[in-house]
Amino acid sequence: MTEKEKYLFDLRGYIVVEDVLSKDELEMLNGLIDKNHPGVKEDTNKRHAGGFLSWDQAFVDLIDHARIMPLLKFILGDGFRMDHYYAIYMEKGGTVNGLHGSNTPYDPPEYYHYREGRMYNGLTVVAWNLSDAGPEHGGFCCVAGSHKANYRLPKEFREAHTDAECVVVPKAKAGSLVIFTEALTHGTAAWTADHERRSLLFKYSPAQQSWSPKHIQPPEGVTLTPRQELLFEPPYFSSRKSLFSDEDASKADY
Ligand SMILES: O=C(O)CCC(=O)C(=O)O
Repeated sequence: MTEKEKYLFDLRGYIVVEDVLSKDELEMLNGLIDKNHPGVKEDTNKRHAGGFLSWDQAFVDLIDHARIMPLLKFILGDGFRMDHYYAIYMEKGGTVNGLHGSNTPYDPPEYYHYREGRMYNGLTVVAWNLSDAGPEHGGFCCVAGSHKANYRLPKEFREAHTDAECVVVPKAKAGSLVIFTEALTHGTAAWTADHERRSLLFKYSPAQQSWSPKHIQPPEGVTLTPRQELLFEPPYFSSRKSLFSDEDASKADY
């Protein structure tokens, strides 16, 4: 994780990582969605749709993509696990999702702490943007820095949503990632673009915790690498295997 990424993640509770997917990779992933999920266009409202890991190996390979692993190691510590995942598809007119998540009131699985020279995060999201999102289109929105807020979000701001002075809709071009801690107050801005919103959200937890009573199962019909298998381990802390080879570990921050 670069100095700039560390600074911005600590400061704002999210970072945008540009140009992770090439044009060809975007075309391939979007083509697979067109083929496997043709019903999207019939409903303008956002959809939380799971199951896509079984569609193709290309989706599975996103879960431990080389660009995200050092970032997640810094944010969550080694041994983090895949907690759950879903896609959000939105057509023009797709409605908002209210602001949720915060440092105050405190929510035990969704936290941001800093102790003894490093950050500790609860549930953390890597959102892959397969189409352009941002202030002129809609999509992810948040109150930057609210993962450290000591006061509750005022009702007026919750109600004003993206009209509130503290809410931002970060620019996130197709091929970019938005990585955020769920301790950040965040939600969904109305989708106003002519093109469809396509975001794949992968949610990771630290080794010892699970957001849901149901632990995610490995997808069927695709092959997992040993490291991907480790990501589907249930929550526990003691004796957890490293997700990083010795070579990776020497390059990483922790
Ligand atoms: O990307 C979005 O639209 C918001 C996602 C969200 O609300 C969440 O991950 O809890």
